Amino acid sequence: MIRVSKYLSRHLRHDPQRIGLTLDAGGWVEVEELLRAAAAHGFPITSEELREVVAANDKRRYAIEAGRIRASQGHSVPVDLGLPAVQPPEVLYHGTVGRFLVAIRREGLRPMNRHHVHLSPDRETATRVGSRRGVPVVLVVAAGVMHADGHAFMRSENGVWLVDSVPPGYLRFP
Ligand code: HQG
Repeated sequence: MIRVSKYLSRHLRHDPQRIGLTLDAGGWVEVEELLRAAAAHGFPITSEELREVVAANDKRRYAIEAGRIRASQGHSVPVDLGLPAVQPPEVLYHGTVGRFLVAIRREGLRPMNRHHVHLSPDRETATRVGSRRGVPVVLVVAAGVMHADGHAFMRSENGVWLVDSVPPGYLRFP
């Protein structure tokens, strides 16, 4: 399941051309086309396996709709997820690691290789995100104030908060 999920992430977020896929403007591709491309490139997945991975995924990373599939967030290829801007909660969290803090204090949070800065709705989730890279450090983001100042926030289908950037003045460091 994890292997299949990582395969989907690679080809639905970052490198569809690798298996000859083209995502539409919203990041969608026909399920049939994905399965054909995966099989043709030595990674056969049955449609049952695909549906199971999509349904059981811990973060609900993928969405299937009307015979098409896409990643709900996390892309590095250009896609427009078509998410509406919504009012965020007063605070959101960002999980990172100590070695990035000097740069983050100076320039705030930047999207790096993705389209948006990813923020978590709670400290536990942010801690998990930070742990992917080492000892986690959780920053508190004054999302309510940012929003009032005109920054647009979006929430992906799986509950990740997305914003273009977070200037340092809105961050609280531990
Ligand atoms: C850091 C996973 C230096 C930032 C997770 C992070 C998340 C800076 C790294 C999702 C910086 C980027 C995204 C600056 C930010 N200077 N470093 N100015 N601004 N950074 O992976 O938030 O499993 O692109 O702190 O659960 O770690 O893929 O972002 O450490 O939801 O579904 O640069 O990926 O979801 O790393 O993770 P990433 P992220 P999935």
